Amino acid sequence: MKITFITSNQHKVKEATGIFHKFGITVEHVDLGYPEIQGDLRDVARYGAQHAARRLETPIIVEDAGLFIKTLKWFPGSYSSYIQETLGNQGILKLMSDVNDRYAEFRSVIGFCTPKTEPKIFLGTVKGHISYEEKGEYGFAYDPLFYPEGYDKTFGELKRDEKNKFSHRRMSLEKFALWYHDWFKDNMR
Ligand code: ITT
Repeated sequence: MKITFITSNQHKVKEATGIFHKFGITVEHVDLGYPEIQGDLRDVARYGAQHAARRLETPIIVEDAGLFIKTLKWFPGSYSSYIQETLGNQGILKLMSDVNDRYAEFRSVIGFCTPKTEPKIFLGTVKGHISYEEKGEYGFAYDPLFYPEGYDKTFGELKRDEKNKFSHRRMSLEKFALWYHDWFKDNMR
């Protein structure tokens, strides 16, 4: 079983490849680019998936993800990519220097679509909190800031296989993979 993953982010591809391996799905990566509309992660994933599937004329997935920090009114959320490039992790830590409530979530939405169908989405979340300093060399972007609930290591201190066991991306991709098995049997054989 194969699925085409449209993304410009190599880290996402590596994580998805590791997660899908257990489900017998291989990833074909295409860095196509697609319009990201204003809206929440679900709107972005739906619109992007439909656009890419029509354009490539094949079934595809896209992913929209982000870090949501409670005390910052769930910022940066849909703006995570832009804020990572501008403020960066040090900027986030500065915004939170006096804050005690450090609750945060990573959220991931997978959008699946075919050229002829409506998009379908799969949600994944992991709860945790924001550190007081960057920790760890693994992962990418906000990983060194995020302590998943129940762990005393940040995502930045976990190797890819560890993070893949329970990350937001694991949750959304696993839901997709389970559904895709049946869909593939019914539609692609
Ligand atoms: P594509 O849209 O091309 O897939 P992107 O990196 O722009 O790639 P998003 O629009 O989904 O992806 O942006 C999500 C941003 O949220 C991402 O760039 C990171 O800054 C952050 N992010 C998402 N998942 C993350 C993770 O597992 N670890 C650390 N940061 C993450």
